[in-house]
Amino acid sequence: MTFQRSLVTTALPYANGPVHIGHLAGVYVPADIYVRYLRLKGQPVLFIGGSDEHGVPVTIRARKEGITTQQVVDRYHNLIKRSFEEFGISFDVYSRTTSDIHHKFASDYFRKLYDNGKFIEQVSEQFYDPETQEFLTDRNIRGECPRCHAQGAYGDQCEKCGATLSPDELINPYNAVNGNPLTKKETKHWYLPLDQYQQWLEQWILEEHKEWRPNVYGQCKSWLDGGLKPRAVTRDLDWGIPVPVEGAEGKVLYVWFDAPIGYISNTKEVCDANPDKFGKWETWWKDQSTRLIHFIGKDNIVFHCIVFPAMLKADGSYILPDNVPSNEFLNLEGDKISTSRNWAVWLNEYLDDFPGKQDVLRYVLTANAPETKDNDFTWSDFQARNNNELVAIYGNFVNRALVLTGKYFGGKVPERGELTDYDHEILDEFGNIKTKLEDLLEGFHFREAQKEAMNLARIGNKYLADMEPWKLIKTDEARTATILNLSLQIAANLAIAFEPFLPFSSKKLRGMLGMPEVNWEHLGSTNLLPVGQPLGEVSLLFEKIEDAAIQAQLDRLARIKKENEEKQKEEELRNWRPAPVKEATNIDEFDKTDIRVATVLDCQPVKKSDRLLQFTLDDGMGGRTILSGIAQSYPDPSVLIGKQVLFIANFPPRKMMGIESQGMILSAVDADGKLVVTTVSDTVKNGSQVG
Ligand code: B3M
Ligand code: ZN
Repeated sequence: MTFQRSLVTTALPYANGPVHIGHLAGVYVPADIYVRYLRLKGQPVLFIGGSDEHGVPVTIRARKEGITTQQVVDRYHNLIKRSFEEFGISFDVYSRTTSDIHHKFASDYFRKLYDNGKFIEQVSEQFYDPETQEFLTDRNIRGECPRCHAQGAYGDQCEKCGATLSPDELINPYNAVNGNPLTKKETKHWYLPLDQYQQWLEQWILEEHKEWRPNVYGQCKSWLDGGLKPRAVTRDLDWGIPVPVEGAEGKVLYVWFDAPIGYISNTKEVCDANPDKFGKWETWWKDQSTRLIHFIGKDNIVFHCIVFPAMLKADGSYILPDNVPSNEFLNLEGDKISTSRNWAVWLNEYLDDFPGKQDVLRYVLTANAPETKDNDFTWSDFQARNNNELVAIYGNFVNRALVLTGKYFGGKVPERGELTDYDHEILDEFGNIKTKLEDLLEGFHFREAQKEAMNLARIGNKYLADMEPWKLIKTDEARTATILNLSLQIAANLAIAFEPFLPFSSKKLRGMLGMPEVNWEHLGSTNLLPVGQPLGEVSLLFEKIEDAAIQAQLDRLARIKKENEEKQKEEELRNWRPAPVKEATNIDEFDKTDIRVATVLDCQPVKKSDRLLQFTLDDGMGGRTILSGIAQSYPDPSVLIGKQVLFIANFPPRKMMGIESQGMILSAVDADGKLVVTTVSDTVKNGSQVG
């Protein structure tokens, strides 16, 4: 099949916060590179983006900020849209899933599948808050983690140990919003029977799309190998698109059902508004000669490769994705990027701190793109790539070529004389740049592609360093002219090669070279700039980033880390619940343990142990020594001297750090893990029994 046009979509970010470098690196920069490349080649392409404004994340944010959900999505949709514009993400449309067009489109989509019997109805028991009379989604249920026993784990995940959970596994589940204990209640939902698409998906992905990236193919295979099950496409929630079926009041479409339909409704929106430019939306979605590409992050693979294709297939009139180039994750300074923990470089803040340096971030994120594995963004790498690559190689080369031409040849492209063998060698080195870049870009290898473009700058830089025109001008003006002519031709090639990656810098460079048009087909040519063409005003393409600017970023992150640790402690305290009561026992069992009262005569830290305290006790029976692992909770153990404490008198003696411990002091464990020694409310005789 030869494709005639490309429809490129990017995951719709949740409008519950600004976008950060992880979004840019994982999805939007690679997609933008690809689209800009196709446009440069003159191929028809439509580039679709938009905000995902439904789902629980936006409602949680609204509650946190004390504003309405509509206010949240308005605020962040606008912020996100502006960030993308500022970074040159060249969408043909950036719309939102709360638009009327989308609501109607998604609702009709559901209704058509419903009418054609594509769903199954199922009643199931879901967690319910009897007081607020609402069903709870996984994210709004919290409780104790069944794995690590941390308090406050979410119904879908424990943030402490990272376990993936289902709400049913939580111990003592409660409503995350008000702390209410939960019951279960029956509710009806509509399911897409993915099991019925299993065979078809196996054939389509595992047999017919072996060329997909290994991370994408591998995830699909493991889902398919695990066996697909019906998936609910509706939810009990008051924010979203109402389920268009009688008797479904209070239910909305599941956000993952409506969001991918957003790709289609946004296409319709832009086509309806610009029919002359883009034609009919159906051409982009229903014509087999359209190539559909989804750019997404790895947590969205199953939805784009399995669920959405099944939805498209269920309808029957749509094309399917040809490729789903998904990236892995970008971490920040060794830690997972997190919106809720503010562990991110936010695009709006980046531009406040580094105005005009969009391309620097684009460059670094592509150079370090998590194409095959998770990668780390560090500020020192950011600085090094800017200073050692953009400034020292690309910028330096271009600047020298332009400045020397200005100085020696009045700022006009000089004559080219006969070429030497060395000149030919240099030209040969970049002669195949076009094919190389095309192969890499068409295979979605953006990191390698950008490296090739930078290599071209390296070749130019080396050429100037080897030829030393600033010396040669004294003896051989004609040869100097040739060298600078060739250098300027290389610079013009750089403006084309970098256009998809660094659009702002390419534009600036074209201005300096007097090159209003770019044409991808000219890449590799040495006759891009005619002799005598006047150059524009010369300025630096990139600027050095100083240590102080980097340190400021590192200081900010250190501050956030500290705040997060404090917040986490507070949250653990707030979410603390007593441990469940142990299995039933009886008085006979209890009586076997001999608990007594004693006065602390002395209490000292045990040498070489940061855990143990040594108690010297008057137990009314001649005295005893007990070691207790509570040193961390009593930095000054002398406060315990003179207190009466409870201890177990009939544990067998045990040696620790060379000292024999004759029993166990009883302590309570507080929510923060602090141990507090138990005592009696009135003085009693030492040796008295407790029971
Ligand atoms: N909003 C999840 C995310 O931002 C979701 C993507 C929707 S794509 C149709 O990761
Ligand atoms: Zn856990």
